[in-house]
Amino acid sequence: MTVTITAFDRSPDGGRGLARDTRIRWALEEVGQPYAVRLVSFQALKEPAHLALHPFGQIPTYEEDGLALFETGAIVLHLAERHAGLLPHDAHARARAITWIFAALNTIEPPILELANARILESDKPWHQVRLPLVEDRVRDRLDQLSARLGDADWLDGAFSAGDLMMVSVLLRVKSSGVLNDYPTLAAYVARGESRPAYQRAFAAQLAVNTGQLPAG
Ligand code: GTB
Repeated sequence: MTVTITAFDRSPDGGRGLARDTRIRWALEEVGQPYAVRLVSFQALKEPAHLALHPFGQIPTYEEDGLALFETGAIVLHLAERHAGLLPHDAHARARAITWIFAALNTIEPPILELANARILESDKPWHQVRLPLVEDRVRDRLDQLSARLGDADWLDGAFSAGDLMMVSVLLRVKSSGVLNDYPTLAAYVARGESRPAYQRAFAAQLAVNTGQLPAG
């Protein structure tokens, strides 16, 4: 099977794992599926060839023989369902792991994105200093709940799963804000994810593209 994903030719973070192709690379590395990367510019994202793959003109996309997908949740789930290693065999445990994928994307990621946008896009607004703590509180509410559920466990529900891959990927976005420092068990959870060899390979591959050290994939 030939797999091709798309990624930024020049990621705004310099390839330090924050763009969403990282989670797809990570999933592909976890399941041992080789892949190629087609690099796209911001301009090319909005051109017809890319829009045919991704209606919203974004990365990442995923192509394998005869199938094209977009949305990282759909792509990770597709990979997890077709390869061993990212979902448990037990039907209930599998359903719970999939639930954590959705929880990461639908419950945890939105306030984290809102915080990132508030910091990056709204810092010059007169109401920025008033709004920021409100947005940060919404992130903290979710992190309080998530850390209560994780407790002292290594992963959210038994063995590492696609649910953890997605949750760690989402939490990485808030790491640089310092908010995670108040949640030692979540910080350790993220560090456990980052220390997985598959994540390390994914991170290195994305960084290499952006530092010009290696071909795309
Ligand atoms: N819901 C979609 C998914 O999960 O696949 C969201 C995809 C998405 O937001 N893609 C972004 C994109 O293509 C890149 S990841 N944006 C271009 C556009 O919309 O025109 C978001 C991102 C980009 C860069 C950083 N960074 O450098 O820190 C962080 C996150």
